[in-house]
Amino acid sequence: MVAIAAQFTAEAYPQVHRNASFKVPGPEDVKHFRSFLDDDEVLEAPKGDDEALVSFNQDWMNKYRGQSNLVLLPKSTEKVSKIMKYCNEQKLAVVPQGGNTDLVGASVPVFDEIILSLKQMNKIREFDPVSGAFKCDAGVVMKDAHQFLRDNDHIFPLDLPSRNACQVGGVVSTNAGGLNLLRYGSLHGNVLGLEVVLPNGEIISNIDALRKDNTGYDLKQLFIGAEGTIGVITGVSILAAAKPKAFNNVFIGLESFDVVQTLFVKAKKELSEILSAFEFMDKGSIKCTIEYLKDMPFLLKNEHNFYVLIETSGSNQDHDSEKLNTFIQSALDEKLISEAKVSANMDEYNTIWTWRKSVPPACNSYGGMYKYDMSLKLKDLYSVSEAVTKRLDAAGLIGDAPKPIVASVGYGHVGDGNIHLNIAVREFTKQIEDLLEPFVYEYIQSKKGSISAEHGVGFHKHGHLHYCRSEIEIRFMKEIKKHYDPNAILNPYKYV
Ligand code: 2HG
Ligand code: ZN
Repeated sequence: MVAIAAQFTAEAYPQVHRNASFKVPGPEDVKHFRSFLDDDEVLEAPKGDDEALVSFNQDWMNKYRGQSNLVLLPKSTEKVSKIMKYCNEQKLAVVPQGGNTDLVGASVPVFDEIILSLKQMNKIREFDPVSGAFKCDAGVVMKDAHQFLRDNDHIFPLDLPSRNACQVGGVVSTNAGGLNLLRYGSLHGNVLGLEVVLPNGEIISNIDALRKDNTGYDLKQLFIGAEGTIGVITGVSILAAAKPKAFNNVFIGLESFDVVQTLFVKAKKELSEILSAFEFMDKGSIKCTIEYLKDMPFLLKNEHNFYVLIETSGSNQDHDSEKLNTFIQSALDEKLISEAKVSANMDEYNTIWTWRKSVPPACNSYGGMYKYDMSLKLKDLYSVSEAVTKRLDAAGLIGDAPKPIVASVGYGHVGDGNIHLNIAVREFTKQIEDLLEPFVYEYIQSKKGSISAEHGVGFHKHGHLHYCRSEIEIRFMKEIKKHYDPNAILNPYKYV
C-alpha cells in the first residue's frame, strides 16, 4: 500500500497561525549561511518545488508536513552555534532534526521554519572501557552506536524499533524509553553529560561529566526530553553497560491482560536479575504484523488474544537458559500461558525480536496511523485500547475498504506501564480524529495516567499538557522556555 502524502500541516490545522514576528528566510539569509557553510551543508528547494525536501518536511507517520525551503546540515558544533546566533538575531525560526523518526510531529516544520539537520555530525568521539562512558555527536545513528559498543564488549543502554534511522541526539531530545528501560532505566539516569547550543548561539557543555556530580542544578536534565525547544543537542555522553554474555528470549501466547500482569509478577520474581524486557502485543498487532511480514512463518501454532515477549540477559548461557525454561514450564503447568516459543540460538532470538519490532511499521504500512503513547497503572493499561476500539467500532469505521480504519491495536512495554495505541488507517479523516480526541486524553486523565509515556509532546500533544500536568507545572515550563529562548525561535508551535 502506498503511503498517504501528508496534507500540509498549515492547511490541515488552520487554527494554528504562523508567528508573524518570524522573518521569512530569504536569499540574503542563504547567502549568509553559505559564507561559513560548505556546499553540502546547505540544501535549498528550487522555487515552486514542493517535493524536493519532502523527506525533511514530512514525518514518519505521513501525518505532518511542513513547507520549509531550506535545510542546513552543519558538520560541527561551532557551525551550529553560528547558525543559531544568526537565526536568533534575525528572528528566523528553526526546527532541529535528527533521524526524523519522531512520532508526535516534533521534528518537522509546521510552516517555513529552517530545518537544522544533525545528520552530518556523526562521529563517535570517545569511549572509556573502564567507566563505560561513551561520547558521540548527536547525529550518530543509533545502530552505529550499538555496533561500536558491541565491538567494544558493551551495549548502548537503549534500543528502539527505529534504531536503523534514529539518532542519539534525537532520542535524548525525545527522552525515548525503548525496549530495555526495565533493565537499564531511563535516559535521565544514563546520560552523563550533554553539549548543547542555546538559541542565542552559546554553547553549554558538560559532556566530560562524571558519574556523580552534586554541584548545583543538574542542567542537562532540562534538555533531555525538551524536543529541541530550548537548545540543540550536539553531543552526548552516555553510560554504556557491559555486554551480557547470554541473551535469550521467548514469545508467548496467552488469553487475557490479567494473565499478562500475573506473568509479569512471576517473571520479576523467578527471572529476577536476568529479566531485561517484558513486552506485550494484542491480537490485532500480530494480525497486522503477519500481513506485513508476509512470507515469514509466524512463531506460534495458534492465534491468541495476547502475546508477550520476554528477554533475559545475563552472564551464563546454561544458567540463563535453564532458568527461562523452568519459568516457562511452570507457567504452562499453571495454565497461565497457552503456548511458547523459546529461542534456541541467536538467529531465533533475532527472529523473535523482529515480530515485536515490526509492529509499528506494520501498522504504518496501510497508509498512515493515529498514534497514542500512554502511561497508566498496570491494571488499567489495556483498558484504554478496549475503550477506543469499542468507540471506533460502534461508529462503523473499522473493517475492509472502503472503511477508513484497518485496525485499532495496542502493544507496549509492560515493565514500564506504557501502552502504544495505534489506529492504522487508509486515510486520515476529521470524523476519526473527533472520535479519538479529546476522548483518549479525558480517559487518561480520569485514570491519572500520562498522555505521553515516551514519544513526547511535539505538535500532536501541544496544548494538551493540562490533561496530566498541573497549572503550576505548565507555568514553570513556559517560564523555562521563555528564559532559554526569549524570541521563541526554536521548534515553535510545539511543546508548551
Ligand atoms: C515501540 O515501542 C516504539 O515500538 C514505537 O516506541 C512505538 O510506533 C510506536 O507506536
Ligand atoms: Zn515504545
